Amino acid sequence: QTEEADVMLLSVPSYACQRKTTLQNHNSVFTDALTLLAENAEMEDEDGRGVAFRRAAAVLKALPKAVTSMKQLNGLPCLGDHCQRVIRDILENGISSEAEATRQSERYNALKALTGIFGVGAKTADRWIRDGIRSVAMLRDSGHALNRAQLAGLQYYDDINQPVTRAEADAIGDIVERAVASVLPGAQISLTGGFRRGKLTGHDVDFLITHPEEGREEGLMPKVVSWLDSQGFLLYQKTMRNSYLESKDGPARPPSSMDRFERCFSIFKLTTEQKQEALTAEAPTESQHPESQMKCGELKETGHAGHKPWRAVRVDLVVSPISQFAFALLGWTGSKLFERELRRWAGYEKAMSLSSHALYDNVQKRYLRAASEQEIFAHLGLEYIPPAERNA
Ligand code: DCP
Ligand code: MG
Repeated sequence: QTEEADVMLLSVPSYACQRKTTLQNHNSVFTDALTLLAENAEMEDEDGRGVAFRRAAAVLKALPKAVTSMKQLNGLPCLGDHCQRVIRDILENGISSEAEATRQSERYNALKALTGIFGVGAKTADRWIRDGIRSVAMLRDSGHALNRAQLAGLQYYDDINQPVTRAEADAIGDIVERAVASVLPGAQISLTGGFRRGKLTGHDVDFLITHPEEGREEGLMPKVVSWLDSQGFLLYQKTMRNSYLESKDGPARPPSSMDRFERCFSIFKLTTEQKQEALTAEAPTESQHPESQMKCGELKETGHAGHKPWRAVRVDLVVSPISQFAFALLGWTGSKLFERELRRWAGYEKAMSLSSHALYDNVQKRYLRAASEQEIFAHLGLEYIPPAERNA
C-alpha cells in the first residue's frame, strides 16, 4: 500500500509555456542543484547544457509535490540521464556530489565573482581567469583596462549584488513615473521582469514604457534619461537600439518599426528617503499588504548598516510603440526559460516566429497582430498563463 501511495502519477506537458509554474516550489532541493549546474554551464559558455539543466529544473518546479522516489520521474519530459543522476544522488545521499563539488570549485567561484560584475560576461571572465585573476579584489589590483560599464560595475559591486526588494522596486517605479510624466504626459509605464511575476526580490528592476498614440513614444528614451540624469538619479546609463541586443533572437523582426524600440541599461541612485516616501505613500493600504511588516524591517536594517544614505540599483528601461506593446510586455516579463520555451513552441509546433516585437506566421507569410498578451497566447494555440504562473 505504501508502495502504491509512493508512486503518485505525475505528468506535465513538455514545454514550460504549456504549464503553470508559481513561485511555490516543492522540489527546491533538486532545483537548487540543477540551477547551480545550469549557471555553471552558462558561465562556461555551454548554453546547450545550461538549457538542459534549466528545462529539467522547470519540470520539477511545476510538480504539485515533492519527488520522493525515482519511479515518480517515469514519463516526465526533459529529464535526461545526467539530470536523473543528480536527482538520484540527492534522493539517496541528501546532496548532489556534483553540485557540491562545483559549488566548492575555485573556477566556479572565480567565474561567479567576476560575472557578478555588471558589464562582465562569461568570455571576459574566462580571459581574466587565464590571466590569474580570480576575485574582484584581484581585478581591482590588476590594472586591467576596463570599459565604462565594468568600471561602474566595480564601483557599485556590493550594492548591485544585494537583492533588490519590492519596496525598492516601487520607489524606483515612482521616480520613473515622474520622469515619464514630465517629458511626455500620457505615456504609461509597466513593471515587467521578475517583479511582475510576483517575485519578492530581483537582481534589477525592469520597466516598459509606451504611449497610447502610436508614434508619440518616438525619441522618448533620451528625454527620460536626461530628466533622470538632471535630477541626479543616474549613476550610470547606456542607451541602445534593441535590434543590436536581440540579434540572436530569431527572424521575426520588422526592421522599420524596430528602429524605434530602445533600451537603457542603468544604475539608479536610490536614497533611503525616496524609499521611505514610497512606503509612506503606500501607508493607507498597508494593512492589506502582507509584506508591509517585512518592508519596514528591511528599511531599518539598511538604515543602521548606514555607510551611506543611498544604494545603487540596476534598472532596465525599454520603450515600445503601442502596436508592439503586448509583444514587448510578454517578452520582458520572463522568466527567461518561459520566454525561450514560448519561442521554441512557436517555431517547432506552430511554424511561427515570436519576438518581443511581433509574431510572424511562416505559413500564411504575415504578421499576426495582438493588443494583449491573451491574444498572443491565443494565436499560439496556448492556454493563457498569467505572469505569476510564468515562473518556470
Ligand atoms: N529577457 C529575455 N532575454 C534577455 C534579457 C531579458 O528574454 N536576454 C526577458 C526575460 C526576463 C526579463 O526580460 O524575465 C527581464 O530580465 P531579467 O534578467 O531582469 O530577469 P528577471 O527580471 O526575470 O529576473 P531578476 O529577478 O533576477 O531580475
Ligand atoms: Mg529583472
